[in-house]
Amino acid sequence: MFSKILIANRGDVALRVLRACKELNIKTVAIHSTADNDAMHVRLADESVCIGPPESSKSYLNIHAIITAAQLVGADAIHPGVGFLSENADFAEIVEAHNIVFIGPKPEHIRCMGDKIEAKITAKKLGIPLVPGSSGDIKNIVHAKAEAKIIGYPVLIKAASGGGGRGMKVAQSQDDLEEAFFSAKSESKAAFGDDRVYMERYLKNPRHIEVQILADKFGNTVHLGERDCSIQRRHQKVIEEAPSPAINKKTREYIGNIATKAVSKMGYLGLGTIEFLYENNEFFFIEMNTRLQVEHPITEAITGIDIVREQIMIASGLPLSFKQSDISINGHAIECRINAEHPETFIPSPGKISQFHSPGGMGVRVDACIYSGYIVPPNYDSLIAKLIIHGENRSHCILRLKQALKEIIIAPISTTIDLHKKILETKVMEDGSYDIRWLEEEFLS
Ligand code: MV4
Repeated sequence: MFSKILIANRGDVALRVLRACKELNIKTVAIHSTADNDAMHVRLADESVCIGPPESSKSYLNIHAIITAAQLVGADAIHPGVGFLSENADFAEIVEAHNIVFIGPKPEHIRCMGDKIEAKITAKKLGIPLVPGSSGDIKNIVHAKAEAKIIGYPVLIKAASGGGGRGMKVAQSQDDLEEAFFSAKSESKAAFGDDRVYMERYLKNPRHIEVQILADKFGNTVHLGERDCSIQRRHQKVIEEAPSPAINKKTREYIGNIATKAVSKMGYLGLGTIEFLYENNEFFFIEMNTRLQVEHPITEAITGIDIVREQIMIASGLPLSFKQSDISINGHAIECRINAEHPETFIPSPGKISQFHSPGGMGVRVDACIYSGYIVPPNYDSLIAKLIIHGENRSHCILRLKQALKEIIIAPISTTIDLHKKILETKVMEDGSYDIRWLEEEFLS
């Protein structure tokens, strides 16, 4: 097992990793920018290194500074957390080249899944169902028209280097195709420096369902069921729940087995998430995330498994501490992401938190990075707390969640707490009948 891990991240996830390290008796090193001198992850770590100015590119994304810090403190592994460098294959390679363990999958798998065209080709070979679409990139407008005829309108043009919705354009008919094709290409070029695009049939009202997997180096691969992340705004998840209200045990086993078999065939190592769109009882692969995810705690709640601990153990060469038959789904969990944003305009609301009161009681978990007196810096993602509620079943979970939302106080900055309260009052949330369009196209408009 490692003796010292450098946590290359900030915010609630840095604390999440730190806590897992403590339970494994591993020393922790925080890195931080000058904007985070007073951050909780810096206060709680055994050691900390200031690695640069507030701009992410000069601190949390500064590979050279992070490696130097790791060498300085003698860390034997780096945990990248979520976002920042967590899906950067070059970073994973550089870390390993310095004889430091990267806590994540092999660089080749990160790279493969980062290219959405290669990811789809790989998924197809592994027997994962795909959204019908082009088999590679779309070379030109003549090619685009031919592919769209085969796929059938409406079609969606997506960026090969995309994810998160950037460089994505719908064409309802051939009249829109030229415009969609060229604007997707130029947006992709500007955002990713890569103008390759591919095409898919456009699904109108799917849900976003993702399967959590874990694989150790001894060939034990398991899935921990699914999460439903359909409640999103501008490709940012707002509420996630597990299990999905849309699927039953049989369907869970069906898609879980597909995910597990695929990952095992790939020789994948560590933690990963396979993302699907789900429409009319059919799953369609869209992407695979090769890192820990923000919403992992809802899976921890219903399985009782510490996902970060398992991730660290796998990276250190140890076996998973359980097998598929040991896993069962217990009750229901919902996560509300609390952002320092205005609940109606979504304008960021950084600044001093003078009052923080945490909710409590059975099944209530708060993963946050805030405290009374903390100043939320304006430089980073606005996620400041995650409320993770576990109940015996979905309706019990919702009752507990409503109470927790009543109890929590974060003031005077604006937060999305009131948004969550309003979402929880809707019939659609009560019956779980939402899809990926509901929040933006019905609730918010
Ligand atoms: C789609 C789709 C409809 N049809 N693909 C958005 C970001 C990227 N991860 C995939 N996305 C979508 N891909 C096809 N063929 C609709 C979306 C999409 C979406 C997906 C999941 C959650 C929220 C979403 C919001 C808008 C669009």
